[in-house]
Amino acid sequence: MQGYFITFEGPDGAGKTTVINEVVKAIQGQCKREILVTREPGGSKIAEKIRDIILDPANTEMNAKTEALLYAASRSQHVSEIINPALKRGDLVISDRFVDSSLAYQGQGRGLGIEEVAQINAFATGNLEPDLTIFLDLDPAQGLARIAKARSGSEDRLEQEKLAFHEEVYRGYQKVNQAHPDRVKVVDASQDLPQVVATSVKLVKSIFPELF
Ligand code: Z5A
Repeated sequence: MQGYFITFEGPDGAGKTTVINEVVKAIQGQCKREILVTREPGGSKIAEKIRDIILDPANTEMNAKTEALLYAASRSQHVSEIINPALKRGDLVISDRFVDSSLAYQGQGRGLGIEEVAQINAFATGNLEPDLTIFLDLDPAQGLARIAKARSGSEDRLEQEKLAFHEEVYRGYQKVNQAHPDRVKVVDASQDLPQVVATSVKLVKSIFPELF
């Protein structure tokens, strides 16, 4: 029995973690499959260790290629150890970020090239692609303001990047979204949280009616 793989993407502070938690609360009990929620970077013991290295604000000398390869390495472990086995069991897997984050942040934001970063990730994941990606669409400045409000002074290495970097990342996401219109569905994340959650739940139910 093959499972279902849904990813949430978006700029920092778009609300991915909050929305995923609320979506799961809303569909749990109705969904016919086990639901596995996971996140990137991280999601498994080794992948979480790599996450700590990547996000450590002290690692200012990390170059862009090292960063991209560490994300891909962490993802490879996450896919082989957590995501693929869950999909094989038939679960609904929901991941907070996946390959599109690398395409937008490292491919576009760091200037490594979306195609180049896609290639290392195809190797890392064995070409695994989500069945559905919900892109929480928010102006990067608004997202950074939400984060600053929520945890002022404890931003990680990437959150500390200047607004110009996050605007570049946003442009990367727009390119990825345009290249995959069937997979990526865009939700306006500037709306109130209950509206964002309701729209996301509606999308999941309409795209995978057999799950309910
Ligand atoms: N990264 C990368 O570069 N390449 C990759 O391949 C991957 C990741 C996988 C991960 O850090 C960093 O790694 C991230 C991208 C990069 N970095 N940066 N910069 P993370 O996992 O710690 O961070 P994140 O994924 O970006 O999550 P986040 O910044 O915490 O944002 P979020 O999950 O989208 O938002 P949230 O925590 O759910 O909500 C933020 C605040 O907004 C919170 O106070 C909420 O209560 C509030 N919120 C949420 N929704 C709403 C609405 N609708 N209205 C008002 N307020 C809201």
